[in-house]
Amino acid sequence: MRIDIISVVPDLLKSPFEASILRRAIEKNLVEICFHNLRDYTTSSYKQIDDYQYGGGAGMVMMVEPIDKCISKLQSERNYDEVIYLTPDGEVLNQSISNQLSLKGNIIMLCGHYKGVDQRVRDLFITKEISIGDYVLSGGELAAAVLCDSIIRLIPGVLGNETSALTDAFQDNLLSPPIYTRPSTYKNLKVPEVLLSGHQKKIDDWRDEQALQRTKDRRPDLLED
Ligand code: 6GU
Repeated sequence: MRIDIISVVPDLLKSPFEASILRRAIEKNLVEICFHNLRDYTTSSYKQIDDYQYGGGAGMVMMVEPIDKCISKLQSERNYDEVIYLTPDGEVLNQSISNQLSLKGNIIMLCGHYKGVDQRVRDLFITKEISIGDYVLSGGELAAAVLCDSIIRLIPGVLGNETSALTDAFQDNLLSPPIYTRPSTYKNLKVPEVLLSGHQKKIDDWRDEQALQRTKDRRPDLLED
């Protein structure tokens, strides 16, 4: 998989990919991440990428031309399965969207800033608009990093067997059950007996039950459909 991320502050995005699981995925050539600075695609000598809104109002709007130049150049080099715009008015990200995107080959992610992009960018290029939740970030970069993380960890080979994504919370619309490691007693708090029993069927049943109870208590909305 190849992900091209277009941004006015690509530096804001780089550190999540320099450590841990994401870095290993890149080193294993399971994914390639390419950063593009929109200012490199301006024609004006001021390197202008935003301008005032037609109709008035506070906040600058990202201009169509530099974004067109950047996306068109990328699309002339290879085919893209999706051109995603990260925006608070997009479809709210969930596990099902990440699962689908993890199966794609090449993806462009466009990070919005200021008030957002000229509507014609969305009309001309964007195939999917994604938000990471109902709150406002100062730009799409952190949202793009979140989206990349959720996708990349699903690519086969990125996680080891012991951390298989198949047992993640949300994969079956349930939260995870409580988990424990050594010691079996800590400050009078004991690990539930069943987990020490060695009886796998009982353990699995207990985990299913706990996952369901936790989901009922905390996120009943997940059980609705
Ligand atoms: Cl994708 N962008 C911005 N700016 N804010 C957000 C968001 C995206 N998702 C949630 N809040």
